[in-house]
Amino acid sequence: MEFREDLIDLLRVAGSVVVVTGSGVSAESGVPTFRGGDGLWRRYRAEDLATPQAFSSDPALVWEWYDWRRGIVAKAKPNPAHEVIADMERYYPDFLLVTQNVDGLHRKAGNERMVEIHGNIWRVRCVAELDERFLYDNPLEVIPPKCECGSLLRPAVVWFGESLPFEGLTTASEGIQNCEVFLTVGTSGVVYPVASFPMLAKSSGASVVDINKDATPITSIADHTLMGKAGEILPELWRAIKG
Ligand code: BJW
Repeated sequence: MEFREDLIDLLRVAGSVVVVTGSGVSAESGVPTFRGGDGLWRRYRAEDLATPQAFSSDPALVWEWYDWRRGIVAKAKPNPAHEVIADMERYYPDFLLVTQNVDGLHRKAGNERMVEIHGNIWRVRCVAELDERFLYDNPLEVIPPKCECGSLLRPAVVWFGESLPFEGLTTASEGIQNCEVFLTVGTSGVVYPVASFPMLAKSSGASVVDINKDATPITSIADHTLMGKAGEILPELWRAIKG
């Protein structure tokens, strides 16, 4: 792929970069996306599985679904797109990754300056005591899993209708309002509040770069759109920048 010279210059000299990722960045690792042809929401209803109401009415059903997804994630490895994003953290003096993904693959690839804004599939929260911990059993021994206090444990992820973690949201908003380059990778850009981040970046003066295999609402506001697979485009782009 040919890259515009102004894009290469922009990314080569930038001091502060925020990267926002969605499930498309993990697609080439074998983790399903939510929307689109093979997306989870084609086969499952979000209302039945990814809302607090769904968990209250059938915690076992919700946990069966998360247990299945944890099995997929357990086998997944970071792909070249994750690896480039980890290298970006080492390259840019001021870097922040905001991921909507719960699969933990960015951390596996080496990112540390990051916010998992929709939680992490390996973490659980006691519905009574509200404390969180990692629970790596896969498959789970008992569904639904319970806390020592006897109450239900729930996945520590953000479902529809729930607030995003305040601290993560603040870190993300501050980073976005102060960055020179805002790069989105593999997100449909339809789930709020993350869907408002590209416009926040743009109105704060950042250049917006979007990498996605299809057009999204972000395409129309992006300064640079690179259309294709993240696992192919990002390594090529990174070679052009560092080379
Ligand atoms: C590739 C590729 C490759 C594929 N290379 N690209 C304002 C207006 C309207 C509605 C709302 C609003 N504010 C809040 C809402 C309600 C709601 C919302 O946004 N609804 C919209 C869908 C209409 N938001 C919320 O409820 C949020 N809470 C909130 O705002 O609280 C306050 C509030 C509540 C209620 C009312 C008002 C205020 C919470 C959202 C939580 C989202 N949770 C999920 C599940 C997480 C846990 C889990 O994983 O199980 O998060 S849903 C799902 O969507 C998941 C994702 O993180 C999120 C985003 O999806 P993502 O990552 O973008 O994936 P896809 O599949 O959509 O897209 C993949 C993209 O990759 C595609 O574009 C492909 O083309 C591309 N791709 N392969 C490059 N190889």
